[in-house]
Amino acid sequence: MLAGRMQVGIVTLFPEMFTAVTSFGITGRACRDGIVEVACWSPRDYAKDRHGTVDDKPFSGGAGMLMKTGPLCDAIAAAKAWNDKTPSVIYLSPQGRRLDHTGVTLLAQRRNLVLVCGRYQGIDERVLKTEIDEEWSIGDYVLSGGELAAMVMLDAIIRYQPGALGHEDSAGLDSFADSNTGLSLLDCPRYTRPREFAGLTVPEVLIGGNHELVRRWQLKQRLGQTWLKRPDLLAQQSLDQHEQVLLNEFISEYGTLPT
Ligand code: 21W
Repeated sequence: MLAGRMQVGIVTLFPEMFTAVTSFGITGRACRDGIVEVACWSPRDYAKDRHGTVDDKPFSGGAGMLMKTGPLCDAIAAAKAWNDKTPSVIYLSPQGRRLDHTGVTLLAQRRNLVLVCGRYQGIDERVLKTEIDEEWSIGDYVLSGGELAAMVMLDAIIRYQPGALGHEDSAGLDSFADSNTGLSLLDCPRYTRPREFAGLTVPEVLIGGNHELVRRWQLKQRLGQTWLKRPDLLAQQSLDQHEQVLLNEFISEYGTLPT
Protein backbone atom coordinates (compact mmCIF):
# COMPACT_ATOMS: atom_id res chain seq x y z
CA MET A 1 0.00 0.00 0.00
CA LEU A 2 0.98 3.65 -0.14
CA ALA A 3 3.03 5.04 2.73
CA GLY A 4 3.83 8.54 3.91
CA ARG A 5 2.57 11.89 2.85
CA MET A 6 2.79 12.91 -0.78
CA GLN A 7 4.51 16.12 -1.85
CA VAL A 8 3.54 17.87 -5.07
CA GLY A 9 5.39 20.98 -6.17
CA ILE A 10 3.70 23.03 -8.88
CA VAL A 11 5.53 25.35 -11.26
CA THR A 12 2.98 27.85 -12.57
CA LEU A 13 2.52 31.48 -13.50
CA PHE A 14 -0.93 31.31 -11.84
CA PRO A 15 -0.53 29.78 -8.34
CA GLU A 16 -3.91 31.11 -7.19
CA MET A 17 -5.67 28.73 -9.58
CA PHE A 18 -4.58 25.80 -7.43
CA THR A 19 -6.63 26.98 -4.47
CA ALA A 20 -9.54 25.42 -6.37
CA VAL A 21 -7.99 22.02 -5.54
CA THR A 22 -6.26 22.81 -2.24
CA SER A 23 -9.14 24.66 -0.52
CA PHE A 24 -12.32 22.81 -1.42
CA GLY A 25 -14.04 19.49 -0.86
CA ILE A 26 -12.27 16.15 -0.61
CA THR A 27 -8.99 17.49 -1.99
CA GLY A 28 -9.12 20.54 0.29
CA ARG A 29 -9.57 18.32 3.33
CA ALA A 30 -6.72 16.04 2.23
CA CYS A 31 -4.44 19.08 2.03
CA ARG A 32 -5.55 20.41 5.41
CA ASP A 33 -5.05 16.95 6.95
CA GLY A 34 -1.50 16.80 5.56
CA ILE A 35 -2.20 13.72 3.43
CA VAL A 36 -0.75 15.67 0.54
CA GLU A 37 1.43 18.77 0.62
CA VAL A 38 1.00 21.09 -2.36
CA ALA A 39 3.17 24.16 -2.92
CA CYS A 40 3.56 26.46 -5.92
CA TRP A 41 6.55 28.20 -7.49
CA SER A 42 6.06 30.95 -10.02
CA PRO A 43 8.69 31.73 -12.64
CA ARG A 44 7.59 35.34 -12.05
CA ASP A 45 9.41 35.28 -8.72
CA TYR A 46 12.63 34.30 -10.52
CA ALA A 47 12.43 36.94 -13.25
CA LYS A 48 15.61 39.00 -13.46
CA ASP A 49 14.45 42.28 -15.02
CA ARG A 50 12.35 45.01 -13.44
CA HIS A 51 9.37 44.12 -15.66
CA GLY A 52 9.30 40.55 -14.31
CA THR A 53 9.55 39.09 -17.82
CA VAL A 54 8.57 35.41 -17.98
CA ASP A 55 8.04 35.03 -21.74
CA ASP A 56 10.49 35.09 -24.63
CA LYS A 57 10.44 35.06 -28.46
CA PRO A 58 10.84 31.80 -30.38
CA PHE A 59 13.90 31.66 -32.66
CA SER A 60 11.57 30.63 -35.49
CA GLY A 61 9.98 34.06 -35.37
CA GLY A 62 6.28 34.45 -36.00
CA ALA A 63 3.40 34.71 -33.57
CA GLY A 64 3.39 33.22 -30.10
CA MET A 65 5.80 33.34 -27.20
CA LEU A 66 7.51 30.68 -25.13
CA MET A 67 8.19 30.46 -21.40
CA LYS A 68 11.47 32.29 -20.70
CA THR A 69 14.03 29.60 -19.86
CA GLY A 70 15.88 31.23 -16.91
CA PRO A 71 12.90 31.96 -14.62
CA LEU A 72 11.26 28.65 -15.60
CA CYS A 73 14.34 26.56 -14.75
CA ASP A 74 14.91 28.45 -11.49
CA ALA A 75 11.32 27.78 -10.44
CA ILE A 76 11.66 24.08 -11.36
CA ALA A 77 14.90 23.86 -9.36
CA ALA A 78 13.21 25.42 -6.31
CA ALA A 79 10.25 23.03 -6.57
CA LYS A 80 12.63 20.06 -6.84
CA ALA A 81 14.72 21.21 -3.87
CA TRP A 82 11.58 21.64 -1.72
CA ASN A 83 10.72 17.95 -2.13
CA ASP A 84 12.17 15.71 0.62
CA LYS A 85 13.10 13.09 -1.98
CA THR A 86 13.98 13.33 -5.67
CA PRO A 87 10.68 14.02 -7.44
CA SER A 88 9.41 12.89 -10.83
CA VAL A 89 9.25 16.10 -12.86
CA ILE A 90 6.17 16.08 -15.05
CA TYR A 91 5.38 18.51 -17.85
CA LEU A 92 1.71 18.84 -18.70
CA SER A 93 1.46 19.09 -22.48
CA PRO A 94 -0.75 18.06 -25.40
CA GLN A 95 2.19 15.88 -26.58
CA GLY A 96 2.14 13.82 -23.39
CA ARG A 97 0.83 10.39 -22.49
CA ARG A 98 -2.93 10.53 -22.17
CA LEU A 99 -4.01 10.39 -18.53
CA ASP A 100 -6.47 7.62 -17.70
CA HIS A 101 -7.27 5.56 -14.62
CA THR A 102 -4.16 3.40 -15.06
CA GLY A 103 -2.01 6.51 -15.22
CA VAL A 104 -3.67 7.99 -12.15
CA THR A 105 -2.97 4.87 -10.06
CA LEU A 106 0.62 4.87 -11.34
CA LEU A 107 1.19 8.53 -10.42
CA ALA A 108 -0.68 8.20 -7.12
CA GLN A 109 2.06 5.83 -5.92
CA ARG A 110 4.81 8.42 -6.30
CA ARG A 111 5.68 10.19 -3.06
CA ASN A 112 7.30 13.22 -4.74
CA LEU A 113 6.18 15.09 -7.85
CA VAL A 114 6.83 18.38 -9.59
CA LEU A 115 4.14 19.43 -12.08
CA VAL A 116 5.32 21.98 -14.63
CA CYS A 117 2.53 24.05 -16.21
CA GLY A 118 3.22 25.68 -19.54
CA ARG A 119 1.69 28.91 -20.79
CA TYR A 120 1.96 30.62 -24.17
CA GLN A 121 3.22 28.12 -26.77
CA GLY A 122 5.05 26.02 -24.21
CA ILE A 123 8.67 25.49 -23.20
CA ASP A 124 12.05 25.31 -24.92
CA GLU A 125 12.91 21.81 -26.21
CA ARG A 126 16.19 21.77 -24.26
CA VAL A 127 14.40 22.52 -20.99
CA LEU A 128 12.12 19.62 -21.83
CA LYS A 129 15.10 17.40 -22.49
CA THR A 130 17.13 18.34 -19.42
CA GLU A 131 14.52 19.13 -16.74
CA ILE A 132 11.48 16.98 -17.52
CA ASP A 133 11.15 13.27 -16.75
CA GLU A 134 7.66 12.63 -18.14
CA GLU A 135 5.12 14.39 -20.34
CA TRP A 136 1.39 13.90 -19.68
CA SER A 137 -1.78 15.16 -21.42
CA ILE A 138 -5.37 15.01 -20.16
CA GLY A 139 -6.97 14.57 -23.57
CA ASP A 140 -7.06 15.56 -27.20
CA TYR A 141 -8.41 19.10 -27.02
CA VAL A 142 -6.67 22.42 -26.63
CA LEU A 143 -6.43 24.21 -23.29
CA SER A 144 -4.93 27.64 -22.65
CA GLY A 145 -2.18 26.28 -20.42
CA GLY A 146 -1.13 23.39 -18.23
CA GLU A 147 -2.78 24.53 -14.97
CA LEU A 148 -6.22 23.00 -15.43
CA ALA A 149 -4.60 19.78 -16.62
CA ALA A 150 -2.32 19.73 -13.56
CA MET A 151 -5.36 20.35 -11.34
CA VAL A 152 -7.24 17.46 -12.95
CA MET A 153 -4.22 15.20 -12.41
CA LEU A 154 -3.77 16.44 -8.83
CA ASP A 155 -7.44 15.92 -7.93
CA ALA A 156 -7.45 12.40 -9.35
CA ILE A 157 -4.17 11.52 -7.58
CA ILE A 158 -5.22 12.92 -4.18
CA ARG A 159 -8.36 10.75 -4.18
CA TYR A 160 -6.10 7.68 -4.22
CA GLN A 161 -4.11 8.68 -1.15
CA PRO A 162 -5.03 6.59 1.90
CA GLY A 163 -7.42 8.49 4.14
CA ALA A 164 -8.39 11.05 1.52
CA LEU A 165 -11.91 9.71 1.10
CA GLY A 166 -14.22 9.87 4.09
CA HIS A 167 -15.95 6.80 5.42
CA GLU A 168 -19.07 7.42 3.31
CA ASP A 169 -17.10 7.08 0.10
CA SER A 170 -14.74 4.32 1.15
CA ALA A 171 -17.71 2.05 1.84
CA GLY A 172 -18.63 2.23 -1.84
CA LEU A 173 -15.11 1.34 -2.86
CA ASP A 174 -15.51 -2.41 -2.45
CA SER A 175 -18.41 -2.48 -4.89
CA PHE A 176 -16.37 -4.28 -7.58
CA ALA A 177 -13.66 -2.40 -9.29
CA ASP A 178 -14.53 1.19 -8.46
CA SER A 179 -11.40 1.79 -6.43
CA ASN A 180 -9.35 -1.24 -7.29
CA THR A 181 -9.48 -1.52 -11.03
CA GLY A 182 -11.08 1.88 -11.52
CA LEU A 183 -13.51 2.78 -14.20
CA SER A 184 -14.15 -0.76 -15.33
CA LEU A 185 -17.89 -0.34 -14.98
CA LEU A 186 -20.06 2.76 -15.05
CA ASP A 187 -22.10 3.71 -12.03
CA CYS A 188 -25.70 2.57 -11.55
CA PRO A 189 -28.67 4.96 -11.42
CA ARG A 190 -29.11 6.52 -8.00
CA TYR A 191 -32.21 7.91 -6.30
CA THR A 192 -32.96 10.19 -3.37
CA ARG A 193 -36.19 11.56 -1.95
CA PRO A 194 -38.99 12.01 -2.80
CA ARG A 195 -40.20 8.53 -3.81
CA GLU A 196 -42.08 10.12 -6.70
CA PHE A 197 -40.49 12.92 -8.71
CA ALA A 198 -41.75 14.36 -12.00
CA GLY A 199 -44.19 11.47 -12.17
CA LEU A 200 -41.33 8.93 -11.97
CA THR A 201 -40.97 6.46 -9.12
CA VAL A 202 -37.95 4.90 -7.43
CA PRO A 203 -37.34 1.24 -8.40
CA GLU A 204 -39.18 -0.93 -5.86
CA VAL A 205 -36.12 -3.07 -5.04
CA LEU A 206 -34.30 -0.03 -3.58
CA ILE A 207 -37.14 0.63 -1.13
CA GLY A 208 -37.61 -2.98 -0.01
CA GLY A 209 -34.49 -2.99 2.18
CA ASN A 210 -33.22 -6.37 0.94
CA HIS A 211 -29.54 -5.52 0.71
CA GLU A 212 -28.67 -8.64 -1.27
CA LEU A 213 -31.28 -7.80 -3.90
CA VAL A 214 -30.14 -4.16 -3.92
CA ARG A 215 -26.54 -5.20 -4.59
CA ARG A 216 -27.67 -7.55 -7.35
CA TRP A 217 -29.78 -4.81 -8.96
CA GLN A 218 -26.93 -2.30 -8.72
CA LEU A 219 -24.40 -4.63 -10.33
CA LYS A 220 -26.88 -5.52 -13.07
CA GLN A 221 -27.49 -1.81 -13.73
CA ARG A 222 -23.75 -1.08 -13.80
CA LEU A 223 -23.19 -3.86 -16.32
CA GLY A 224 -26.20 -2.69 -18.34
CA GLN A 225 -25.29 1.00 -18.29
CA THR A 226 -21.75 0.13 -19.39
CA TRP A 227 -23.12 -2.10 -22.19
CA LEU A 228 -25.36 0.77 -23.32
CA LYS A 229 -23.03 3.76 -22.99
CA ARG A 230 -19.44 2.43 -23.02
CA PRO A 231 -19.28 -0.90 -24.85
CA ASP A 232 -15.54 -0.25 -25.30
CA LEU A 233 -15.03 -0.59 -21.52
CA LEU A 234 -16.93 -3.85 -21.46
CA ALA A 235 -14.92 -5.27 -24.35
CA GLN A 236 -11.70 -4.79 -22.34
CA GLN A 237 -12.69 -7.17 -19.57
CA SER A 238 -14.07 -10.66 -19.08
CA LEU A 239 -17.20 -11.11 -17.00
CA ASP A 240 -17.60 -13.98 -14.57
CA GLN A 241 -20.63 -16.25 -14.84
CA HIS A 242 -22.78 -14.25 -12.39
CA GLU A 243 -21.99 -10.99 -14.15
CA GLN A 244 -22.78 -12.51 -17.55
CA VAL A 245 -26.15 -13.74 -16.25
CA LEU A 246 -26.98 -10.25 -14.92
CA LEU A 247 -25.97 -8.56 -18.17
CA ASN A 248 -27.99 -11.06 -20.20
CA GLU A 249 -30.99 -10.27 -17.99
CA PHE A 250 -30.47 -6.53 -18.54
CA ILE A 251 -30.15 -6.96 -22.29
CA SER A 252 -33.25 -9.15 -22.61
CA GLU A 253 -35.29 -6.73 -20.50
CA TYR A 254 -33.91 -3.67 -22.29
CA GLY A 255 -36.53 -2.13 -24.53
CA THR A 256 -39.29 -4.33 -23.13
CA LEU A 257 -39.60 -2.33 -19.91
CA PRO A 258 -40.52 1.31 -19.30
CA THR A 259 -37.41 3.31 -18.39
C1 21W B 1 -1.96 24.02 -26.21
C2 21W B 1 0.06 25.10 -25.60
C3 21W B 1 -1.54 23.96 -27.53
C4 21W B 1 0.49 25.04 -26.92
C5 21W B 1 -0.63 21.87 -32.86
C6 21W B 1 0.64 22.24 -33.28
C7 21W B 1 -1.18 20.74 -20.94
C8 21W B 1 -2.91 20.54 -22.47
C9 21W B 1 -1.86 21.38 -21.95
C10 21W B 1 -1.16 24.60 -25.24
C11 21W B 1 -0.31 24.48 -27.89
C12 21W B 1 -2.96 19.31 -21.82
C13 21W B 1 -0.22 23.86 -32.18
C14 21W B 1 -4.72 18.54 -23.09
C15 21W B 1 -3.87 20.74 -23.50
C16 21W B 1 -1.42 22.74 -22.34
C17 21W B 1 -1.62 24.67 -23.84
C18 21W B 1 0.15 24.42 -29.30
C19 21W B 1 -0.36 25.18 -31.52
N1 21W B 1 -1.12 22.92 -32.19
N2 21W B 1 -3.85 18.29 -22.13
N3 21W B 1 0.82 23.50 -32.84
N4 21W B 1 -4.73 19.72 -23.78
N5 21W B 1 -2.04 23.37 -23.34
N6 21W B 1 -0.76 25.08 -30.18
O1 21W B 1 -3.96 21.78 -24.17
O2 21W B 1 -0.52 23.28 -21.76
S1 21W B 1 -1.76 19.19 -20.63
